[in-house]
Amino acid sequence: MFEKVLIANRGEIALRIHRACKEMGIATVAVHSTADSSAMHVRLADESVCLGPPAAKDSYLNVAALIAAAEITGADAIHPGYGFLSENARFAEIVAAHDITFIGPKAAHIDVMGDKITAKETMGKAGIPLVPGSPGGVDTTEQAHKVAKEFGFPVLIKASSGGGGRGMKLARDASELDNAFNNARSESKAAFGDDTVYIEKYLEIPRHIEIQIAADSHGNVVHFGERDCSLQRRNQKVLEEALSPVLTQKEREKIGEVTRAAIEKLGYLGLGTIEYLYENGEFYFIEMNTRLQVEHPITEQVTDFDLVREQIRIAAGEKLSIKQEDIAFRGHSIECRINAEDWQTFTPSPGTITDFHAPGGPGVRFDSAVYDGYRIPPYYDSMIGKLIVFAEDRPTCIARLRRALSETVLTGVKTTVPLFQRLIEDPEFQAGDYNIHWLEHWLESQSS
Ligand code: MV4
Repeated sequence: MFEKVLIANRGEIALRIHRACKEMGIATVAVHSTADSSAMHVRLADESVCLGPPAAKDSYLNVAALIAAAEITGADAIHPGYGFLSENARFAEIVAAHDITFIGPKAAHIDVMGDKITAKETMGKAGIPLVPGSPGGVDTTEQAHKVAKEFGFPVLIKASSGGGGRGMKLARDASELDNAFNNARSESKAAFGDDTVYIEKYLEIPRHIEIQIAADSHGNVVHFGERDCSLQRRNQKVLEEALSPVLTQKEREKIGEVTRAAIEKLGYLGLGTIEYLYENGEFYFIEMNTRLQVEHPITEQVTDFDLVREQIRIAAGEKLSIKQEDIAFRGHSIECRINAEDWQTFTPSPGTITDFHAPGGPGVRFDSAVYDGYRIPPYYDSMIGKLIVFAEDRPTCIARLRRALSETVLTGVKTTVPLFQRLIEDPEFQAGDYNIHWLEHWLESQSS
């Protein structure tokens, strides 16, 4: 096992990784920008290294400074967290070239999944169900029309270098296709320096359901069921639940096993999430995330299993500590992303937290790095905490969430707490009756 892990991240996820390390007897090194000198992740770590000025490119994305920090402190592994360098294959390679373990997948798999066309092709060959569409890139409008005719309108044009919805264009009929195609290409070129696009049949009102997997270096793979992440706004998840309110145990086991078997075939290593759109009882692969995800705690709650500890064990070459037949699901868990922003306009609201009290009590987990008097810097994303609630069933979980939100004190900045207080009273939310477009409509209905 590692003796010392450098945590190449900040905020709540740096704390989450630190906590797993300490429970495993591993020393931690925090890294930080000059804006984060008094941040909680720096205070709790055994050692800390300042990387540079506030801008992420000069600090948390500064590869040379990170490698130097690991070498100076004698860290034998680097955990990238999520965001920043977590899905940067070149970073994973550079870390390995310095005889430091990258706590994450092989660089080759990060590359394959980073390119959405090769991801789809690879997953299809491994037995994962795909969204119908072009088998590879589409280069001309003539080709685009041919593909659209084959699969039927509406179609979605997607950037191969994209992901997370960037560079996506919808064509409802043939008259919209040329424009959508050309716009997708030029936006993709501008955003990613690559104008490769592909085409899919547009699924009108799906849910976003993702499967958590873990794979060790001995060929063992398990799945931990699904998370329903349909409640999003502008490609940002807002609230996630495990398990999905709409899947039967039979469907869960089926898609879980199909996913698990495919990941085994790929020879993947580490934690991963396979994202699907789910419509009319069918699953359609869209993307794979090759990192620990923000919403991992709801899976931890319903499986009673520490995913971060497992991720570190796997990176150290150990075998999975659990077999598929020992992974059982209990109760229900919901995560609310608490952001420092206006909940109606989603305008960031950096500033000083003047009064803070975290919710607690039975079934309540608050993953956050904020404290009384903490100044939220304007340089990074606005998520300042995750409220994770667990209970024996979904109605009890919602009641507990209502109680936890009511005891949360977070003043001095605007937060998304009022959004969740209203959202959980909505009858359709309470019925679990929503899809990927539902939240945007609901938000519009709130402003009038
Ligand atoms: C789609 C889709 C409908 N049909 N693909 C958006 C983000 C990116 N990860 C994939 N996305 C979508 N791909 C087909 N063929 C609808 C979306 C989509 C979406 C997906 C998940 C969660 C929220 C979403 C909001 C708008 C569109």
